[in-house]
Amino acid sequence: MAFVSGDGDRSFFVGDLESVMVWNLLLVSTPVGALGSGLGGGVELTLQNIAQELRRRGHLLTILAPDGSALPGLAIASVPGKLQITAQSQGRETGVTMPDDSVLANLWEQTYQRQRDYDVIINFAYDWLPFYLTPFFHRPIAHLVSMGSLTLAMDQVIERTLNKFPGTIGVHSRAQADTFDFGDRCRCLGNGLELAQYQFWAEPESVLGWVGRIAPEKGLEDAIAAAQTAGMPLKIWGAMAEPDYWQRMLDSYPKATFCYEGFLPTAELQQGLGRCQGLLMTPKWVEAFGNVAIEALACGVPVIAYRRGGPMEIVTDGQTGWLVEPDDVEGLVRAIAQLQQIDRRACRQRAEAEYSMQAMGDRIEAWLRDILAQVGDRASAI
Ligand code: HBI
Repeated sequence: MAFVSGDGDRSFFVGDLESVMVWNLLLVSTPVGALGSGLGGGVELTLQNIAQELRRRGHLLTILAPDGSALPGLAIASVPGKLQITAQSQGRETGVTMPDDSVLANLWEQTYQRQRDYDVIINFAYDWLPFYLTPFFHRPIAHLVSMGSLTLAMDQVIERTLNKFPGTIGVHSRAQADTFDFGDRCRCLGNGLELAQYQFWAEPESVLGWVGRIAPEKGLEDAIAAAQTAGMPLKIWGAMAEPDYWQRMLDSYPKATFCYEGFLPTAELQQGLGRCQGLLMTPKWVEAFGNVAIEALACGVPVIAYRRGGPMEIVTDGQTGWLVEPDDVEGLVRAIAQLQQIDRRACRQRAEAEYSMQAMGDRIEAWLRDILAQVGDRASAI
C-alpha cells in the first residue's frame, strides 16, 4: 500500500510506512515544567522511558521541551517561554488559559514548523492547544493523555480530536479512560519502567514510604495520619510542587514522624524506597496510572493503595499489596498491619511481567503502527 506524503503536494511511493521499522519521531513534552524538574510529575518519567525504549529499538527521535530540560542520554531541543498552569489546579468550568509568551504556544509553533521531518508526532501535554491544532497538521499526532477528566474544555477538545482521528488518544489505565464519556474509544497503554534501574530489596526496615508530587490531589495527609496511628515513620519523596501544602502537613501533624527525603533521581530513590516495608498511595483524584506503584513493586515493596484510579489496576489485593476503600485512613492502618503477609518477590515478578520497558515498548509501537496504517489508508484514499 502506497504511502502518500501528508502534505499532498508530492505523491511518491515509499512503501508501507507503518511496516518500516525505523520511524522519525517528534516527542513534545508537557509545558508545566522542564523535563527533570519533577514539576511534570509522572509524565516526565513516562516520556523518558518511552524515548529510551523507542531509541533502543532503532527509531530516530527528537524531544521538544521547555528550556532547562535535561534527561540522561537523550538530546532535547529546548524552547523558551512561560510555563503553563497545571490543569488539576483549575476548575471544571475553567476555559482555556495561556500566559503571555507561552511555552506551550512556542512548543507547538516549533512542532508545526518541523513536522515534515517526522513520520509521527507524540504529544505528552494535557493541554487544549495541541489537540485543537491536530486537524491543521500534515503529520499524524499521537496524544498520550496523562490524566483523567479534569475540565470541560479538555474533554471537548480530546473528543473532537478522537472523532476526527480515531485511535490517536492513548491513556494509561481503564480507570483513567472511564473518567471520560468517550473512554471506551481510548487506547489503553499501561506504562513501563527500566526495571534494571531498580534492585530487589528482600529485607525492609520498619519504615513506610510515600512518593509523589507534594500537592493536595495526592492526599499526603492520609498517609501521614495512617503512619502515625500505625506507629511507623514515613519517608516522603517527590517534587515540592506546593510548599504551602507541605507547611500545612507540618502544622497539622506536629507529632508525626515523617520526613521529606527530596526529589531524587531513580538510582537514589530506589535505594530509599526499597528499604520500605510498604508504599502508601493515597490519591484524592483519579490517578491516571501511578508510576510510583510499579517503582515500588520493582523494588519488591508491597503497595497499599486506595481503590481509586490506576493503582487499583496495578495492585493485586493480598498478592502485591492491599487495596483500601478511598479516604479510609483506618483501612490504611489495618493494611499496614498486614504488610508482612505479602511476598516481596511476588511484587518484583509482577513488575517484570507487566511493566517492563519491553512490554510498554511493544504497546507503544503497536499504537504508532496502527496510527500510521490509518494515515496510509487516508492518504491512499485521496
Ligand atoms: N497540567 N496544563 C497541564 N499540562 C500538563 O501537561 C500537565 C498538567 N498537570 C500535571 C501533568 N501534566 C503531569 O504531572 C501528569 O503526569 C499528571
